[in-house]
Amino acid sequence: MASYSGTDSTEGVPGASSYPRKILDYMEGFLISKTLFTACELGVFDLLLASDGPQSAEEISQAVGASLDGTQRLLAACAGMELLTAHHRDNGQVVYSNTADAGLYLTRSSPVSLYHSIQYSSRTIYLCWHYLTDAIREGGNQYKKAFGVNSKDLFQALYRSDEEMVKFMQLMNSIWNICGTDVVKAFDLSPFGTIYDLGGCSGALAKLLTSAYPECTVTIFDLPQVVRVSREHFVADGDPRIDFQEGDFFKDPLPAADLYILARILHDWTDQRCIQLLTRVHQACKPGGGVLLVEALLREDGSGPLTAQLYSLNMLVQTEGRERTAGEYQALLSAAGFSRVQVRRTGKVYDAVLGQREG
Ligand code: SAM
Ligand code: ASE
Repeated sequence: MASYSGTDSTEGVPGASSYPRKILDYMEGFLISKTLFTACELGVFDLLLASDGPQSAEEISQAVGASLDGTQRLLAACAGMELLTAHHRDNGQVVYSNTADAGLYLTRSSPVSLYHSIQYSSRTIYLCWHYLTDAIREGGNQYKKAFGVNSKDLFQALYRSDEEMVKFMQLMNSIWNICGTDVVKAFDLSPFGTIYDLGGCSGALAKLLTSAYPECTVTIFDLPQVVRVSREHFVADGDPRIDFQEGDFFKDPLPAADLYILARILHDWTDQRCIQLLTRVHQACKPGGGVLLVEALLREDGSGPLTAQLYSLNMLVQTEGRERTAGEYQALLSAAGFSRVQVRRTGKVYDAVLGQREG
Protein backbone atom coordinates (compact mmCIF):
# COMPACT_ATOMS: atom_id res chain seq x y z
CA MET A 1 0.00 0.00 0.00
CA ALA A 2 1.10 3.62 -0.60
CA SER A 3 4.28 2.40 -2.23
CA TYR A 4 5.60 3.79 -5.47
CA SER A 5 9.22 2.77 -5.07
CA GLY A 6 8.89 0.08 -7.71
CA THR A 7 9.26 2.55 -10.54
CA ASP A 8 12.49 4.22 -9.34
CA SER A 9 15.35 1.74 -9.48
CA THR A 10 18.19 2.05 -6.98
CA GLU A 11 20.16 -0.73 -8.62
CA GLY A 12 23.85 0.09 -8.67
CA VAL A 13 23.39 3.16 -6.48
CA PRO A 14 26.06 3.16 -3.77
CA GLY A 15 24.61 2.89 -0.28
CA ALA A 16 21.13 2.18 -1.67
CA SER A 17 20.49 -0.49 0.95
CA SER A 18 20.65 2.17 3.68
CA TYR A 19 18.34 4.51 1.79
CA PRO A 20 15.04 4.78 3.73
CA ARG A 21 12.83 4.26 0.69
CA LYS A 22 9.85 2.86 2.55
CA ILE A 23 9.86 5.69 5.07
CA LEU A 24 10.06 8.29 2.31
CA ASP A 25 7.21 6.60 0.46
CA TYR A 26 5.05 6.63 3.59
CA MET A 27 5.99 10.19 4.46
CA GLU A 28 4.77 11.40 1.11
CA GLY A 29 2.05 8.85 0.40
CA PHE A 30 -0.58 11.57 0.76
CA LEU A 31 0.92 13.37 -2.26
CA ILE A 32 -0.04 10.33 -4.30
CA SER A 33 -3.58 10.26 -2.88
CA LYS A 34 -4.07 13.98 -3.45
CA THR A 35 -2.83 13.79 -7.05
CA LEU A 36 -5.35 11.02 -7.72
CA PHE A 37 -8.17 12.94 -6.00
CA THR A 38 -7.45 16.11 -7.96
CA ALA A 39 -7.22 14.45 -11.37
CA CYS A 40 -10.58 12.76 -10.66
CA GLU A 41 -12.21 15.93 -9.36
CA LEU A 42 -11.10 17.95 -12.36
CA GLY A 43 -12.54 15.26 -14.62
CA VAL A 44 -9.29 14.40 -16.41
CA PHE A 45 -10.10 10.69 -16.76
CA ASP A 46 -13.68 11.38 -17.86
CA LEU A 47 -12.46 13.80 -20.49
CA LEU A 48 -9.92 11.33 -21.88
CA LEU A 49 -12.58 8.63 -21.98
CA ALA A 50 -14.91 10.85 -24.00
CA SER A 51 -12.31 12.33 -26.36
CA ASP A 52 -11.35 10.60 -29.56
CA GLY A 53 -7.66 9.94 -29.11
CA PRO A 54 -4.98 11.20 -26.73
CA GLN A 55 -5.06 14.86 -25.70
CA SER A 56 -2.37 17.45 -25.07
CA ALA A 57 -1.98 19.42 -21.84
CA GLU A 58 -3.30 22.50 -23.69
CA GLU A 59 -6.47 20.69 -24.73
CA ILE A 60 -6.99 19.14 -21.31
CA SER A 61 -6.35 22.37 -19.40
CA GLN A 62 -8.88 24.21 -21.53
CA ALA A 63 -11.50 21.50 -21.29
CA VAL A 64 -11.28 21.21 -17.49
CA GLY A 65 -10.84 24.96 -16.96
CA ALA A 66 -7.43 24.85 -15.29
CA SER A 67 -4.10 26.62 -15.72
CA LEU A 68 -1.79 25.19 -18.38
CA ASP A 69 1.22 25.05 -16.07
CA GLY A 70 -0.69 23.30 -13.28
CA THR A 71 -2.28 20.85 -15.72
CA GLN A 72 1.10 19.97 -17.26
CA ARG A 73 2.50 19.08 -13.85
CA LEU A 74 -0.61 17.14 -12.86
CA LEU A 75 -0.60 15.11 -16.08
CA ALA A 76 3.11 14.36 -15.74
CA ALA A 77 2.56 13.09 -12.18
CA CYS A 78 -0.43 10.98 -13.28
CA ALA A 79 1.78 9.46 -15.98
CA GLY A 80 4.45 8.79 -13.33
CA MET A 81 1.76 7.04 -11.26
CA GLU A 82 0.82 4.94 -14.30
CA LEU A 83 -2.72 6.33 -14.40
CA LEU A 84 -2.07 8.04 -17.72
CA THR A 85 0.13 7.05 -20.66
CA ALA A 86 2.26 9.83 -22.16
CA HIS A 87 2.73 9.52 -25.93
CA HIS A 88 5.66 11.49 -27.34
CA ARG A 89 4.97 12.67 -30.88
CA ASP A 90 7.70 13.28 -33.49
CA ASN A 91 7.08 17.05 -33.36
CA GLY A 92 7.97 17.03 -29.65
CA GLN A 93 4.33 17.31 -28.51
CA VAL A 94 3.23 15.12 -25.58
CA VAL A 95 -0.31 13.75 -25.52
CA TYR A 96 -2.02 11.71 -22.82
CA SER A 97 -4.48 8.82 -22.67
CA ASN A 98 -6.02 6.81 -19.81
CA THR A 99 -4.34 3.56 -18.81
CA ALA A 100 -6.70 0.57 -18.77
CA ASP A 101 -7.13 0.76 -14.97
CA ALA A 102 -7.83 4.50 -15.02
CA GLY A 103 -10.47 4.04 -17.73
CA LEU A 104 -12.11 1.24 -15.75
CA TYR A 105 -12.00 2.53 -12.18
CA LEU A 106 -11.55 6.31 -12.31
CA THR A 107 -14.21 7.37 -14.78
CA ARG A 108 -17.63 8.25 -13.43
CA SER A 109 -19.67 6.25 -15.92
CA SER A 110 -17.85 2.94 -15.57
CA PRO A 111 -19.91 0.13 -13.97
CA VAL A 112 -16.94 -0.54 -11.67
CA SER A 113 -16.20 3.12 -10.98
CA LEU A 114 -14.46 4.09 -7.74
CA TYR A 115 -15.15 7.75 -8.45
CA HIS A 116 -17.48 8.21 -5.48
CA SER A 117 -15.10 6.47 -3.07
CA ILE A 118 -12.37 8.82 -4.21
CA GLN A 119 -14.66 11.81 -3.85
CA TYR A 120 -15.61 10.86 -0.28
CA SER A 121 -11.95 10.15 0.59
CA SER A 122 -11.00 13.57 -0.71
CA ARG A 123 -13.84 15.60 0.76
CA THR A 124 -14.54 13.89 4.06
CA ILE A 125 -12.04 11.24 5.16
CA TYR A 126 -9.00 13.36 4.30
CA LEU A 127 -10.34 16.21 6.46
CA CYS A 128 -11.07 13.89 9.41
CA TRP A 129 -7.58 12.37 9.18
CA HIS A 130 -6.09 15.79 9.71
CA TYR A 131 -7.07 15.12 13.34
CA LEU A 132 -5.83 11.54 13.62
CA THR A 133 -3.43 12.45 16.42
CA ASP A 134 -6.29 14.00 18.42
CA ALA A 135 -8.45 10.94 17.71
CA ILE A 136 -5.74 8.64 19.10
CA ARG A 137 -5.18 10.84 22.18
CA GLU A 138 -8.88 11.24 22.93
CA GLY A 139 -10.06 7.85 21.67
CA GLY A 140 -12.96 9.33 19.73
CA ASN A 141 -14.18 10.66 16.40
CA GLN A 142 -13.31 14.12 15.15
CA TYR A 143 -16.48 15.62 13.60
CA LYS A 144 -16.41 18.55 15.97
CA LYS A 145 -12.95 19.68 14.89
CA ALA A 146 -13.22 18.68 11.24
CA PHE A 147 -16.73 19.95 10.49
CA GLY A 148 -17.99 21.79 13.57
CA VAL A 149 -20.62 19.06 14.09
CA ASN A 150 -21.38 18.47 17.74
CA SER A 151 -23.75 15.53 17.66
CA LYS A 152 -23.93 12.65 20.10
CA ASP A 153 -25.75 10.63 17.45
CA LEU A 154 -23.17 9.12 15.07
CA PHE A 155 -25.38 9.11 11.98
CA GLN A 156 -26.58 12.66 12.63
CA ALA A 157 -22.92 13.63 12.36
CA LEU A 158 -22.28 11.44 9.28
CA TYR A 159 -25.48 12.78 7.66
CA ARG A 160 -24.95 16.42 8.68
CA SER A 161 -26.56 17.57 5.43
CA ASP A 162 -28.64 15.88 2.72
CA GLU A 163 -25.72 16.38 0.35
CA GLU A 164 -23.29 14.69 2.75
CA MET A 165 -25.73 11.80 3.22
CA VAL A 166 -25.94 11.23 -0.55
CA LYS A 167 -22.12 11.31 -0.78
CA PHE A 168 -21.90 8.70 2.00
CA MET A 169 -24.51 6.53 0.26
CA GLN A 170 -22.57 6.74 -3.02
CA LEU A 171 -19.41 5.77 -1.13
CA MET A 172 -21.23 2.78 0.34
CA ASN A 173 -22.43 1.65 -3.09
CA SER A 174 -19.19 2.02 -4.92
CA ILE A 175 -17.10 -0.75 -3.31
CA TRP A 176 -19.77 -3.39 -3.99
CA ASN A 177 -19.17 -2.88 -7.72
CA ILE A 178 -15.71 -4.31 -7.04
CA CYS A 179 -16.18 -6.99 -4.39
CA GLY A 180 -19.90 -7.39 -3.69
CA THR A 181 -20.36 -10.61 -5.64
CA ASP A 182 -17.58 -12.35 -3.68
CA VAL A 183 -19.33 -11.39 -0.47
CA VAL A 184 -22.82 -12.59 -1.44
CA LYS A 185 -21.39 -15.84 -2.81
CA ALA A 186 -19.00 -16.52 0.11
CA PHE A 187 -21.73 -18.79 1.53
CA ASP A 188 -24.55 -20.56 -0.26
CA LEU A 189 -27.44 -18.33 0.82
CA SER A 190 -30.04 -20.11 -1.34
CA PRO A 191 -31.75 -21.76 1.69
CA PHE A 192 -32.71 -18.30 2.98
CA GLY A 193 -35.89 -17.03 1.29
CA THR A 194 -36.69 -13.88 3.25
CA ILE A 195 -33.74 -11.60 3.73
CA TYR A 196 -33.54 -8.32 5.67
CA ASP A 197 -30.56 -6.12 4.92
CA LEU A 198 -30.33 -4.10 8.14
CA GLY A 199 -28.68 -0.75 7.46
CA GLY A 200 -28.82 -1.78 3.80
CA CYS A 201 -28.47 1.82 2.62
CA SER A 202 -29.52 2.29 -1.02
CA GLY A 203 -29.57 -1.40 -1.88
CA ALA A 204 -26.38 -2.16 -3.80
CA LEU A 205 -25.89 -5.48 -1.97
CA ALA A 206 -29.61 -6.25 -2.21
CA LYS A 207 -29.38 -6.09 -6.01
CA LEU A 208 -26.42 -8.48 -6.02
CA LEU A 209 -28.34 -10.83 -3.70
CA THR A 210 -31.41 -11.05 -5.92
CA SER A 211 -29.21 -11.60 -8.94
CA ALA A 212 -27.19 -14.39 -7.23
CA TYR A 213 -30.29 -15.93 -5.57
CA PRO A 214 -33.28 -15.34 -7.88
CA GLU A 215 -35.68 -17.00 -5.41
CA CYS A 216 -35.06 -14.63 -2.50
CA THR A 217 -36.74 -11.38 -1.49
CA VAL A 218 -34.74 -8.64 0.17
CA THR A 219 -36.05 -5.86 2.38
CA ILE A 220 -33.69 -2.98 2.96
CA PHE A 221 -34.20 -1.68 6.48
CA ASP A 222 -32.68 1.73 7.13
CA LEU A 223 -33.29 5.12 8.74
CA PRO A 224 -36.26 7.08 7.30
CA GLN A 225 -34.17 9.77 5.59
CA VAL A 226 -31.99 7.12 3.93
CA VAL A 227 -35.01 5.21 2.66
CA ARG A 228 -36.54 8.43 1.34
CA VAL A 229 -33.40 9.37 -0.60
CA SER A 230 -32.88 5.78 -1.80
CA ARG A 231 -36.38 5.70 -3.23
CA GLU A 232 -35.75 9.00 -5.02
CA HIS A 233 -32.19 8.58 -6.27
CA PHE A 234 -31.21 4.89 -6.24
CA VAL A 235 -32.72 1.45 -7.06
CA ALA A 236 -34.68 3.04 -9.89
CA ASP A 237 -35.02 -0.20 -11.84
CA GLY A 238 -37.85 -1.37 -9.56
CA ASP A 239 -36.88 -5.02 -8.90
CA PRO A 240 -40.10 -6.49 -7.41
CA ARG A 241 -38.01 -8.73 -5.11
CA ILE A 242 -36.52 -5.68 -3.35
CA ASP A 243 -38.34 -3.28 -1.08
CA PHE A 244 -37.61 -0.79 1.68
CA GLN A 245 -38.67 -0.43 5.28
CA GLU A 246 -38.00 2.60 7.43
CA GLY A 247 -36.87 2.07 10.99
CA ASP A 248 -34.24 2.25 13.71
CA PHE A 249 -32.61 -1.14 14.26
CA PHE A 250 -31.78 -0.28 17.87
CA LYS A 251 -35.35 0.69 18.78
CA ASP A 252 -38.04 -0.47 16.37
CA PRO A 253 -39.39 -4.03 16.20
CA LEU A 254 -37.41 -6.18 13.76
CA PRO A 255 -39.59 -8.32 11.47
CA ALA A 256 -39.11 -12.11 11.35
CA ALA A 257 -36.84 -13.31 8.54
CA ASP A 258 -34.67 -16.26 7.47
CA LEU A 259 -31.52 -14.18 7.10
CA TYR A 260 -30.37 -10.78 8.32
CA ILE A 261 -27.45 -9.05 6.68
CA LEU A 262 -25.29 -6.68 8.67
CA ALA A 263 -22.79 -5.32 6.16
CA ARG A 264 -20.36 -2.79 7.64
CA ILE A 265 -22.73 -2.18 10.54
CA LEU A 266 -20.97 -3.70 13.55
CA HIS A 267 -17.70 -1.91 12.76
CA ASP A 268 -19.48 1.40 13.44
CA TRP A 269 -20.35 0.50 17.02
CA THR A 270 -18.95 -0.47 20.45
CA ASP A 271 -19.07 -4.11 21.60
CA GLN A 272 -21.98 -3.24 23.86
CA ARG A 273 -24.07 -1.74 21.05
CA CYS A 274 -23.17 -4.69 18.77
CA ILE A 275 -24.39 -7.24 21.33
CA GLN A 276 -27.57 -5.18 21.83
CA LEU A 277 -28.25 -5.21 18.07
CA LEU A 278 -27.30 -8.88 17.56
CA THR A 279 -29.53 -9.91 20.49
CA ARG A 280 -32.48 -8.12 18.87
CA VAL A 281 -31.67 -9.87 15.59
CA HIS A 282 -31.46 -13.26 17.34
CA GLN A 283 -34.87 -12.73 18.92
CA ALA A 284 -36.46 -11.83 15.58
CA CYS A 285 -34.69 -14.57 13.59
CA LYS A 286 -36.67 -17.65 12.55
CA PRO A 287 -35.35 -20.97 13.96
CA GLY A 288 -32.68 -22.28 11.57
CA GLY A 289 -32.22 -18.77 10.22
CA GLY A 290 -29.08 -16.71 10.47
CA VAL A 291 -27.17 -13.47 10.32
CA LEU A 292 -24.49 -12.67 7.77
CA LEU A 293 -21.82 -10.20 8.90
CA VAL A 294 -19.86 -8.51 6.13
CA GLU A 295 -16.72 -6.82 7.42
CA ALA A 296 -12.99 -6.36 6.76
CA LEU A 297 -11.60 -9.03 9.08
CA LEU A 298 -8.35 -8.57 10.97
CA ARG A 299 -6.13 -11.61 11.49
CA GLU A 300 -6.46 -13.13 14.96
CA ASP A 301 -3.12 -11.68 16.12
CA GLY A 302 -3.99 -8.27 14.67
CA SER A 303 -0.95 -8.43 12.37
CA GLY A 304 -2.91 -7.40 9.27
CA PRO A 305 -4.14 -7.07 6.62
CA LEU A 306 -2.85 -3.49 6.51
CA THR A 307 -6.08 -2.32 4.85
CA ALA A 308 -8.13 -3.57 7.82
CA GLN A 309 -5.64 -2.01 10.27
CA LEU A 310 -5.97 1.35 8.51
CA TYR A 311 -9.76 1.03 8.28
CA SER A 312 -9.78 0.46 12.03
CA LEU A 313 -8.01 3.82 12.45
CA ASN A 314 -10.64 5.31 10.16
CA MET A 315 -13.39 3.85 12.31
CA LEU A 316 -11.77 5.61 15.28
CA VAL A 317 -11.66 8.94 13.42
CA GLN A 318 -15.16 8.64 11.92
CA THR A 319 -17.32 6.34 14.08
CA GLU A 320 -17.73 4.70 17.52
CA GLY A 321 -16.43 1.32 16.36
CA ARG A 322 -13.43 -0.64 15.18
CA GLU A 323 -12.46 -3.40 12.79
CA ARG A 324 -12.38 -6.80 14.49
CA THR A 325 -11.00 -10.33 14.11
CA ALA A 326 -13.23 -13.28 13.21
CA GLY A 327 -12.81 -14.44 16.83
CA GLU A 328 -14.12 -11.11 18.11
CA TYR A 329 -17.19 -11.33 15.84
CA GLN A 330 -17.71 -14.92 16.96
CA ALA A 331 -17.69 -13.76 20.60
CA LEU A 332 -20.26 -11.02 19.84
CA LEU A 333 -22.46 -13.52 17.99
CA SER A 334 -22.32 -16.11 20.73
CA ALA A 335 -23.04 -13.47 23.40
CA ALA A 336 -26.24 -12.76 21.42
CA GLY A 337 -27.19 -16.45 21.19
CA PHE A 338 -25.93 -17.46 17.73
CA SER A 339 -24.24 -20.76 18.47
CA ARG A 340 -22.99 -21.94 15.06
CA VAL A 341 -20.53 -19.57 13.39
CA GLN A 342 -18.63 -20.00 10.10
CA VAL A 343 -16.05 -17.67 8.56
CA ARG A 344 -15.16 -17.16 4.88
CA ARG A 345 -12.33 -14.91 3.78
CA THR A 346 -12.65 -13.63 0.21
CA GLY A 347 -9.10 -12.37 -0.35
CA LYS A 348 -10.55 -8.93 -1.16
CA VAL A 349 -11.37 -6.11 1.25
CA TYR A 350 -14.57 -7.55 2.75
CA ASP A 351 -15.11 -11.00 4.27
CA ALA A 352 -18.18 -12.86 5.51
CA VAL A 353 -19.18 -14.44 8.83
CA LEU A 354 -22.38 -16.48 9.09
CA GLY A 355 -24.03 -17.03 12.48
CA GLN A 356 -26.95 -19.43 12.69
CA ARG A 357 -29.75 -19.86 15.16
CA GLU A 358 -30.55 -23.44 16.27
CA GLY A 359 -33.26 -24.96 14.06
N1 SAM B 1 -24.79 -2.01 4.67
C1 SAM B 1 -24.39 -0.94 3.77
C2 SAM B 1 -23.09 -1.29 3.06
O1 SAM B 1 -22.29 -2.06 3.60
O2 SAM B 1 -22.86 -0.76 1.98
C3 SAM B 1 -24.25 0.40 4.48
C4 SAM B 1 -23.32 0.44 5.66
S1 SAM B 1 -23.22 2.04 6.39
C5 SAM B 1 -21.66 2.03 7.10
C6 SAM B 1 -24.28 1.93 7.80
C7 SAM B 1 -25.76 1.95 7.47
O3 SAM B 1 -26.52 1.77 8.67
C8 SAM B 1 -26.20 3.26 6.87
O4 SAM B 1 -26.97 3.01 5.72
C9 SAM B 1 -27.04 3.88 7.96
O5 SAM B 1 -28.03 4.75 7.48
C10 SAM B 1 -27.60 2.67 8.66
N2 SAM B 1 -28.00 2.92 10.04
C11 SAM B 1 -27.29 3.56 10.99
N3 SAM B 1 -27.96 3.57 12.17
C12 SAM B 1 -29.12 2.93 11.94
C13 SAM B 1 -30.24 2.60 12.77
N4 SAM B 1 -30.27 2.98 14.04
N5 SAM B 1 -31.26 1.90 12.22
C14 SAM B 1 -31.23 1.53 10.90
N6 SAM B 1 -30.20 1.80 10.07
C15 SAM B 1 -29.15 2.49 10.59
C1 ASE C 1 -18.44 3.23 7.75
C2 ASE C 1 -17.68 2.87 6.66
C3 ASE C 1 -16.86 3.83 6.12
C4 ASE C 1 -18.40 4.50 8.33
C5 ASE C 1 -17.57 5.47 7.79
C6 ASE C 1 -16.81 5.13 6.67
C7 ASE C 1 -15.95 3.80 5.03
C8 ASE C 1 -15.38 5.06 4.94
N1 ASE C 1 -15.90 5.85 5.93
O1 ASE C 1 -19.24 2.30 8.30
C9 ASE C 1 -15.65 2.66 4.10
C10 ASE C 1 -14.36 1.96 4.52
N2 ASE C 1 -13.22 2.77 4.22
C11 ASE C 1 -12.42 3.25 5.20
C12 ASE C 1 -11.28 4.10 4.78
O2 ASE C 1 -12.62 2.99 6.36
